[in-house]
Amino acid sequence: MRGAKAGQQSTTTQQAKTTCPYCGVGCGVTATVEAGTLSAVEGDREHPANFGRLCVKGSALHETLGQQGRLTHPRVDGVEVSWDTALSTTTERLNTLRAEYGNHSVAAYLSGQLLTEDYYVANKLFKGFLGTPHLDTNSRLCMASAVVGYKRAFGADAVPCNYEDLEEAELIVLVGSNLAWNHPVLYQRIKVAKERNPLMRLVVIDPRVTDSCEIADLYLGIKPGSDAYLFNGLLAWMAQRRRLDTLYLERHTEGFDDALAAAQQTAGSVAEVAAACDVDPERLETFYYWFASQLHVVTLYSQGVNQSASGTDKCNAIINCHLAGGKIGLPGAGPFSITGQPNAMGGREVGGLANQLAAHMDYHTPGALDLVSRFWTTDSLTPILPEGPGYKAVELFEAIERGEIKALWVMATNPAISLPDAARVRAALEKCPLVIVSECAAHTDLLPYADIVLPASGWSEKDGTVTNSERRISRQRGMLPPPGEARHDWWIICEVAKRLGFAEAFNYAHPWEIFDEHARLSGFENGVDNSTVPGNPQRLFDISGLVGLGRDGYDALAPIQWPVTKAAPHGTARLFEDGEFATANGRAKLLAIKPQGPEQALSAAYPLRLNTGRIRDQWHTMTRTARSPRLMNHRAEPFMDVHPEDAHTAGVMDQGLAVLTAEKGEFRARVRVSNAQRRGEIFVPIHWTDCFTQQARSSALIDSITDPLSGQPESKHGAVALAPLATDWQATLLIAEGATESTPWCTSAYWTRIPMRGCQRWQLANTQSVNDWLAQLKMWLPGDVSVVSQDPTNGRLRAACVKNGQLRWWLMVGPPKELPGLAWLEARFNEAALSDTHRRRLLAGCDDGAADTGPVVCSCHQVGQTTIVNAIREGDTSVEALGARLACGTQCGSCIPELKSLIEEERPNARTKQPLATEVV
Ligand SMILES: Nc1nc2c(c(=O)[nH]1)N[C@H]1C(S)=C(S)[C@@H](COP(=O)(O)OP(=O)(O)OC[C@H]3O[C@@H](n4cnc5c(=O)[nH]c(N)nc54)[C@H](O)[C@@H]3O)O[C@H]1N2
Ligand SMILES: Nc1nc2c(c(=O)[nH]1)N[C@H]1C(S)=C(S)[C@@H](COP(=O)(O)OP(=O)(O)OC[C@H]3O[C@@H](n4cnc5c(=O)[nH]c(N)nc54)[C@H](O)[C@@H]3O)O[C@H]1N2
Ligand code: SF4
Ligand SMILES: [Mo]
Repeated sequence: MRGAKAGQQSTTTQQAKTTCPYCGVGCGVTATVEAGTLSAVEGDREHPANFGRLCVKGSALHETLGQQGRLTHPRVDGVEVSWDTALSTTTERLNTLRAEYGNHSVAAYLSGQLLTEDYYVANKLFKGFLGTPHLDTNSRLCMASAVVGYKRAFGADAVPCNYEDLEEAELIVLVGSNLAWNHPVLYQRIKVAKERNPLMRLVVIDPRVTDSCEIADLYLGIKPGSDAYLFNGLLAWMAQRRRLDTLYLERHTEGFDDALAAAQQTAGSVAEVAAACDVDPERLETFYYWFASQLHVVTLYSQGVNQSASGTDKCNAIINCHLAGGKIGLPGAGPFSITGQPNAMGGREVGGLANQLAAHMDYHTPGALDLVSRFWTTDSLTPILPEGPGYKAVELFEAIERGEIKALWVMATNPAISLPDAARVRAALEKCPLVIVSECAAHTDLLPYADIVLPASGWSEKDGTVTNSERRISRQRGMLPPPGEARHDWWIICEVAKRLGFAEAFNYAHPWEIFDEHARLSGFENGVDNSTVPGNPQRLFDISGLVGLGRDGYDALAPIQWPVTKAAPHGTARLFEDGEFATANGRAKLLAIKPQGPEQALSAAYPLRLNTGRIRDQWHTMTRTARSPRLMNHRAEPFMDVHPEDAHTAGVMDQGLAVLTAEKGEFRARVRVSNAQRRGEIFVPIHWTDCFTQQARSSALIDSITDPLSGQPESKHGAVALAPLATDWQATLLIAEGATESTPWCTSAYWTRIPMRGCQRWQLANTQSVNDWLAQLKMWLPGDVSVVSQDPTNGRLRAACVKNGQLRWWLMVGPPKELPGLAWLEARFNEAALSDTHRRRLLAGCDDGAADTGPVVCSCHQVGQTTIVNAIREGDTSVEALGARLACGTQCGSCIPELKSLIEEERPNARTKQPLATEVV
């Protein structure tokens, strides 16, 4: 089905198929557009990634759109300007810096959230025409180790598996992946497959007990950073037990002897490995036995493996075991790096990493420079292509710090948040003479550093392609016009390129033309017969079968897995089925791995291991997901998960506030005391920025230590100290949208802003006591207090302001656990005129006699914890029974683990038929 053309305003209802812009699962979405707004989304039943499913983030996509909070005008030095001025200023400043400091003084930092077409033209402009190798991407923080792991083993950055393999496997091993939260639709697919095939097993290897353990048959709670010991141990065990596929090793691989010798050296016995990994030896051996005795094994790995100073080695330790057992190139088998961003794969394909050139060719690929230069017709240009790789992300910012890089163009990523040692990154940005930022959101932590701000179109507006984790290229389709002056990223890049004097090479009228060129480059002098690359007969990344689609063919393009060639016109589901790899001699390579622990060292001052990662309902820096209030419900505040004994030692309480300190930064958040943590280890989310909270950026706690091969930062293994955040009071303030511009309470020791529908919630706490809250309120907020109740004996207060019949703000002083469920109050903020009855109930925050529903557990159906607990107590002691009664857990299924733990907790109280008391003042 074709998407409506951008700019088209219609009163009719239209449906268009597009792709979800969040995770690398790449789900197909059917969007409904009514009267110029995208009113609903549902899973595309025909899309092979999801067959109609969507997770909670995907199904809230339509709630994240709209002009509010969007960047709508270009700005130069803080002043709104026309596009013409913005583009010519960009061009002039780039030219001036290049003339003075050389081509290599100019750099770009891109993102796996750009579309392939955006990525392609940016790569072509910077490397091909500006002659600088310094173009890297946030995929460096994400997939770089997996890329190098694949290249070392297979000779190409090629994911061998596909999603069906997850359903066909007999054993699935999740290593450093919280799939249930971060790739929820795949987790749901595994869940269904497991129900169908009771012999299928799932093993989870993660220092934390995550929601992905819900259907696990075995959990190995390993010591952070010890994965390479575990997989070296597996290789040695397979050899010892004669569980190798010797025929496969002989015919299709090399390097086995060295790999085994290295494994045996570091992993003598199961007991030794178990000690190195701090797991139970029997459980470990059970895993070894399961892995070795099944052919159809998929090992699915992600950031717990990649984000390490030896992440590449960990990837190869995993791949070694698959090669040694011949568990690859078969249905239901293979080492599967699950990718994070929607188009991290597309970025890898166009050459968006600083060590790549283009179309899966590296600088050192024989003949590649000449080939690309001829294809881009840069061979006649001075400068020609750079001859060697550029700076990888962390190095790039170090070069900015040194003053070597003078101009940086950032697109669709936020290095002020996501790079390690964020304070240093910010200082470097401050120093950089020219920072250009292409962005959709009006407020981010990066924008204050930008000299030139370019408003970009976003999902539902943009047109192009993305590639998901299983090499499947899908269309994102533009259905709505961009707000204000926002423009497509590819257009912005090409307009700058034209002004720089490269009009001919960037003269595209539509993204299909860019895609066509990208497809042609992938097949240019590629293939066994016409290769110009000696010793490397074929580049695996080849989508020449998609050349010549034209606009209509491109618009109609159905999801397809690369390679797409004359020989494989319908795409390729699985790679290496014939045991032929993309190396010079066709053999896969096993590597000798020497396991290494984390480089960030624990010390007496920083004795706790810091783990950082994601939560179910937020996407990265929350510029999009925080626009949907229901996605804020799952975890409303920045938090830290702490083992009960560590909490005890540090003197911090569950739901209290605490501070983490590392050598270079600090993190303030609410404590969740949790048995899911190992002792001595803390988990914090990566999502909160200065736009949402006082001080809770995880990257501020992480050192900029990287894997020497991949350049990927060690984001999973920080070192921190934990202490309580002493506060005199805590408060919750709800304010109607637009009621006040100023936020004087942001001087508090702790504040967090939580967007809600029609209002904002602020959680506050401070060290300085407030003697007279009514006087304080006068200083903070416009409008007089309309209703108030105060208990001086315990410092509690509730107050609200109603103006012209509308609720303007509401305040409770006291710990947040005393809050009523906030849905009732949220509804009041959205009423044009409060009824007298509601006005009387304002301080209670609920209807007279009504039960409080509690914090939301099921985001899809907005079912609160108290409601669920009541139902369990009344005898609904299974997920199915709760679903039948309350609908919770019946849509995306991500809250099922939480439902299960509530059932476990409440089972002893079941059938007492005693409803929970509602806490009201
Ligand atoms: N909801 C949501 N989903 C997302 C994203 C999001 O922001 N929100 N982001 C997307 C992106 S870009 C990415 S890259 C993916 C990431 O997806 P994941 O890799 O699943 O995400 P993380 O939560 O970063 O880390 C995964 C797990 O690694 C574990 N871990 C930490 N250290 C170790 C270790 O030493 N060994 C092992 N075995 N495990 C360890 C952590 O405890 C954590 O549970 O998610 C994608 N999906
Ligand atoms: N400590 C720690 N740090 C980490 C990680 C971790 O696990 N721990 N994970 C790392 C990983 S895997 C990743 S992927 C990164 C993610 O980190 P980032 O990439 O920095 O985070 P995002 O919020 O996704 O940034 C994307 C920005 O682009 C904007 N945007 C969205 N769409 C478009 C578009 O089409 N065009 C333009 N021009 N802009 C757009 C968004 O509003 C947003 O501001 O974080 C990394 N950092
Ligand atoms: S699983 Fe990933 S791609 Fe699918 S709907 Fe959820 S966020 Fe989007
Ligand atoms: Mo990522």
